[in-house]
Amino acid sequence: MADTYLETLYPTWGQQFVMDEVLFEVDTGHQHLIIFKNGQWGTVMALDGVIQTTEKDEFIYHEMMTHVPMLAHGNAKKVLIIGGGDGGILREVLKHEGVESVTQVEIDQQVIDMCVQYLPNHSAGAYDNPKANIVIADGVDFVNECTEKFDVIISDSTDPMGPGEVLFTSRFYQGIKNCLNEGGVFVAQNGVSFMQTDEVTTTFKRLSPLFEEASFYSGAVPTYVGGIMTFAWATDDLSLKLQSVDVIRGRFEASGIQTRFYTPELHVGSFALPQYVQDAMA
Ligand code: AG3
Repeated sequence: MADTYLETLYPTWGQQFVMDEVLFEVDTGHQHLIIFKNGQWGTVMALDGVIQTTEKDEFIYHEMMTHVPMLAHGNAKKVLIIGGGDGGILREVLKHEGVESVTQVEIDQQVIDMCVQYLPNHSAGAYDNPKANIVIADGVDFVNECTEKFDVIISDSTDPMGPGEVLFTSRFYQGIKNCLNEGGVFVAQNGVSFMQTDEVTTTFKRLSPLFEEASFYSGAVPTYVGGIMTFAWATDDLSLKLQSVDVIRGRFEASGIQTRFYTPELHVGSFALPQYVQDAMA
């Protein structure tokens, strides 16, 4: 029988993949990294027992994490990405022509290197773009020490355990506040809300004292199993998430960006949250 990969994110339930071929496996010093081939999902990358990205469904996550804040802002010139070693967010951010520079702070060089090699369509050359500035560092230290300011900040982290844990702390969010421009917006992957409801509660509690608005929007990513993923949303500009479909559509069409999941209607609708998520934002 072929080897299988069992996701160990949850103690009593998890998805399983047939591994047609293991392309790479290593303990990077930060985390356990494995990249394998699967018949349904193409090339799959996992860290510390948790599926991070697959060739087949990565576009859903990367488009929603990028185009929702970028088009809600409408004029982002400087963008900061925390994590995102596979390069998918960087690829999508660079599709916005008004962007002058993108700084990406990733703790693990090996994730970048191995994804460039085995998942080349994720970064699609983005790491060679002269607008991209890649920093190998701890994201929490970076945001607390940096003197630059950014219009959009995207935290594409792992779950809050291992190297990703610090990216869900008040100290991190304080640093985000410190380097977010006026009128800027911060978004972050915040787990699958049915399975990780506590993350909604703690993130909301930690962001609320720092920003005029702390909220969430959602997207369903097939290989982040268990229902919708909620993305954290924090800004001092209350108008950003209230814009009409027409305004968002105007910006989207003007950008000339082609998407496979994102639409202006989904953008606006993604801020409508199920009652159980609203209840968790207590
Ligand atoms: N980072 C988010 C993975 C979250 C998976 N967690 C989960 N299923 N609860 C993915 C990196 C993609 N660039």
